[in-house]
Amino acid sequence: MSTRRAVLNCFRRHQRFVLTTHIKPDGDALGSQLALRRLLQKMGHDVYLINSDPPPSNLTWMPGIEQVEVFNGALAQRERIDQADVICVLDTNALDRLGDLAPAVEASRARKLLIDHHTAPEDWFDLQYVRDTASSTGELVYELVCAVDPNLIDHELATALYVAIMTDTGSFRFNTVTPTVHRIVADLLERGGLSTEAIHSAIFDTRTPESMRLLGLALRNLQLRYDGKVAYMVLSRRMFNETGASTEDTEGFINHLLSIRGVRVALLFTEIEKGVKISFRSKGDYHVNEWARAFGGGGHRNAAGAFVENAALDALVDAVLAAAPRYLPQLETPSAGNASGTLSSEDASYLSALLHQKSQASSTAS
Ligand SMILES: [Mn+2]
Repeated sequence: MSTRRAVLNCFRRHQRFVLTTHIKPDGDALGSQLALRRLLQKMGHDVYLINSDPPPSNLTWMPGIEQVEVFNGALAQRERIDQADVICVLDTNALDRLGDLAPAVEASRARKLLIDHHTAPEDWFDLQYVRDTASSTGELVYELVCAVDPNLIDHELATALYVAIMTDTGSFRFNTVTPTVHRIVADLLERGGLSTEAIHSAIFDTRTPESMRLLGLALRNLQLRYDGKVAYMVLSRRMFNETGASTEDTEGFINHLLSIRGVRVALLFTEIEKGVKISFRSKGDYHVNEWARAFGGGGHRNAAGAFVENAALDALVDAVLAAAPRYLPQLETPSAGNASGTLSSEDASYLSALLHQKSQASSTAS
């Protein structure tokens, strides 16, 4: 039995569904969740949406989003999770990405279904519908919707899937965008009667003046390394204080680096209260997921992230940049001089101290 068939059987056989997604849900997370809800409701099921975090402000207009509850630990919420027949996890394959919901999901006797496009799924799912080459989780949900009945795609479902696919492909520019992705989108536009300009504007034309001022500061101090192939920016606490910007205001900053001529890899270091967030983006065969993994994170080949607790900003920036050629041998050029693949002993001991700390923290957390 194919996996798609198994998932369809699961949809048909069960009644009570809980749909959830990752912390800080993005367009693909919420779009997939809302689209799958629409499908399951049209199949006559009881569907409950719950996440650990609220939607970002630029997605609160999405049809049906008011149905998504934010987990607050209430008994009623726990009961619905516990009494579900199926818990479907969308757009993440790791328990710790479910945030505060993780213990309730783990404890529930419900069947656990994974629909996702990230690499290396964890092994606690009963059923998986995954493909790490898919552009988005939305693309996978579209396949499932069509396998049930493409005529179920209405305006609300089409909007949700369009948002999912459009946001996760950088508005159809990443190399995950195949002819099939465009055919899917064409089908969504047709069946849903969508107005693409209004959707783009609602999602992207939402910058605050504080965000633009922070971007200005960051761009003034952008740095290039490895023959101009790697660009990075640092957002320190001081810069946030100076501009009054918040971390939500940094959305999309990293793309400015990738728009510089010759840049193949972009890094954004964001200093937050408990540590430093590192975002990795790249083009083509410059794969950054293993590099991010070395710092306790992970993700896709061209888009990954890591979070390093209690890190000193400058030292971490140096350690991450020094580690680059280990994961990207293409960066090594004959003229690279001291940009060798080995870390300096100072950076290496800093890195190993951080990662040791990290693994201790995660082993005591479980
Ligand atoms: Mn996604």
